[in-house]
Amino acid sequence: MKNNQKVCVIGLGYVGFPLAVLCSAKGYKVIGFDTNKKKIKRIDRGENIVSEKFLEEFLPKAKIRTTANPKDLREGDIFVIAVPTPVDEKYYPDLSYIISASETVARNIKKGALVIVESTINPGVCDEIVRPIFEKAGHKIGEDIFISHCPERINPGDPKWNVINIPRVVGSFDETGLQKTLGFYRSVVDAEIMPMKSIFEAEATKIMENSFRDINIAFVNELAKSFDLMGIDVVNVIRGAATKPFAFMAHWPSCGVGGHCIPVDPYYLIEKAKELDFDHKFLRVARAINNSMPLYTVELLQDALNRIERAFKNTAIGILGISYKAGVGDLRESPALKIIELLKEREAVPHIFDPYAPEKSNVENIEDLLEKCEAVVVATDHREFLKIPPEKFKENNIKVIIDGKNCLDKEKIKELGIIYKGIGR
Ligand code: SAJ
Repeated sequence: MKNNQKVCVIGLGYVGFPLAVLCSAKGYKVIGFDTNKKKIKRIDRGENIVSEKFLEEFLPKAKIRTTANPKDLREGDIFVIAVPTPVDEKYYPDLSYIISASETVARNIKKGALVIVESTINPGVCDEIVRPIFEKAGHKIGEDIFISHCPERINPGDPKWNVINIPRVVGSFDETGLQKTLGFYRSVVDAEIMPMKSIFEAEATKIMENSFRDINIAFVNELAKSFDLMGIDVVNVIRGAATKPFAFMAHWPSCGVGGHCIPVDPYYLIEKAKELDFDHKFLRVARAINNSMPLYTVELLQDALNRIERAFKNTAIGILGISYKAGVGDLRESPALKIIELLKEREAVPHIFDPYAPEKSNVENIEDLLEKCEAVVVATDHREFLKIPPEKFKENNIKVIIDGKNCLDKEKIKELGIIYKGIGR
């Protein structure tokens, strides 16, 4: 498969960049295409633009010919489309990146080449959106060129699982396309590559994986709300349930579900099913529960401020963390952004610190934040926050802590006379 095969990766983000580096390390000639010229410059400087540790060993040897010029794609034998598939403010799927990437490739692809979509899409996107673009450009699918789907499974910041060792599923419109795609991934990935019976099944697999996660998080978030009323610590209950060695999978309540995958992917399935007059009630309810958690967090803060007779207005509220999950600086769909918006609506004064998103912080550091605030909301469980000794909150006269990620030592903080409220604990 490798010899002089050229792999063109369209989209050099948290999915495309690691794959491009890996393909180069495995002996492919790699062309990295991205419309962001700043990103291209950083890659040409040899930067690890996605800060994934496992790439460090491959980067020095990686040879990626970066370009923003579609004409450079003409030599490509294998095209991997790894562009964003977000939702708009009304939670409608936004396929504009997929469409533009497909059009770019369709205009510059040679006979016999293989196109693989890695972006997360709902069943039907390859057939109804991608395929017609190539056919309109005069390509016969299954003869001139081949189209497959291999959904990405990258977990940003994961120290163990990465593009090298995560199993994959592959679907295609035809057997030749399937075999070519299996051959490609089996030449770069050291894990199972499972052929699906159709491209639709491959599209459905990823959407199901992430919808599964979203509904399970919604389940524990709803439990958190009811257990709060019952005075039961839901985190301890989940820990208890997790002692069952089978048929239980722990998920954890929090101030909300962020990122570019979990809170987004279910909408792709919801909207697709709607076209077929099917209403994914369960997925919609789960999305609504998870979307309600930032407000729930602010309401917990309101109750706590009432107990110390403080109003929101002009009260300095510390926000520890603004990114969507620990150890990353990615703000996409981050619940912290919603919490900050809600606090501003209530005329509170948010003091924000996130070591992974300094550009979004408006205070210098944790000490600065604690000095200026009376109440604190933990919105991201960065390890730097877990290390704050409870006494430090006391020394800085912090009266209220809302632990949006249930990551602090509840008992210790309460012993110090600070009002502590977690999500469900
Ligand atoms: N979250 C909870 N409770 C949980 C787990 C997560 O509230 O029990 C929140 C997180 O704080 C975050 C959001 O949900 O705001 C998403 O968390 P995530 O751990 O799912 O992180 P992502 O968005 O990076 O998800 C990726 C996904 N990978 C792909 O889509 C290929 C997802 O499929 C993985 O399951 C997930 O990583 C993972 O397992 O870490």
